[in-house]
Amino acid sequence: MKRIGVISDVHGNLEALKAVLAMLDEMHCDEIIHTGDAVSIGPNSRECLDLLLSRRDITCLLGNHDRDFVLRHADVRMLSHVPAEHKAQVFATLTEEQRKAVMEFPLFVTRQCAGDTLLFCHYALAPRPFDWQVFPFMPLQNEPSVQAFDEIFASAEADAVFFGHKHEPCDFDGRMLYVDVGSVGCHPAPFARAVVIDYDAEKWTYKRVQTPYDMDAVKKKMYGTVACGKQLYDFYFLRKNVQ
Ligand SMILES: [Mn+2]
Repeated sequence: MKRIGVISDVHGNLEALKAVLAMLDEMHCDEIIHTGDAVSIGPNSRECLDLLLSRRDITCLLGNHDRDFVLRHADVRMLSHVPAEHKAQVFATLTEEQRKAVMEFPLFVTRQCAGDTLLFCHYALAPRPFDWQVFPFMPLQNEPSVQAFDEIFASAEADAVFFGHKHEPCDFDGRMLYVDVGSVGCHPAPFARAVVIDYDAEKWTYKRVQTPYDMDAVKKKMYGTVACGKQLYDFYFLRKNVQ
């Protein structure tokens, strides 16, 4: 039996990332896939990237915030509640070496499990060749449904797709199986979340797992030192509309 750990949208939350990796390590994953958005929102983008990049068993995919970092798009607010002031602060803490590493993050990877193709990506990809200057993801579906996912994933060839971006887990079985992994630690519950896929030659299954982490420590840092940190914490962790 082989095991894949899937995490998404770490968003600079080091406490949640450490907690989720400790849990997945205890579960003896053969590999871990992060489906994008390592940076911005949380207080520790630099440390999170360092930790993700230090592990040979982790594959990092490109998210929209990672793309913004590569392009130094602090001023672009496309599909995001993150102010330019915050992005500028985060990008200033990240190194050129990290930027070069993020530039190499693929948009998607696939794995063959028990004869099925499992696709991993940050979100549904627009059906056109990748160009750094063009936003590569389909519009975010605020009300996920089988119909919505069948539409935005229409050009994907897979039996199941694991993705993030919205930060809220959901599962739908349509033209393929759609599994929104949910964010590791950019949501209102004090739990770091992951999905674990088990497979052998005959079958594969997946389950959701979570572990507690110190969300209060993150709040203190965000209120204290992060540009627009209170606004971001209240929006993403308390679900307050503060725009
Ligand atoms: Mn995203």
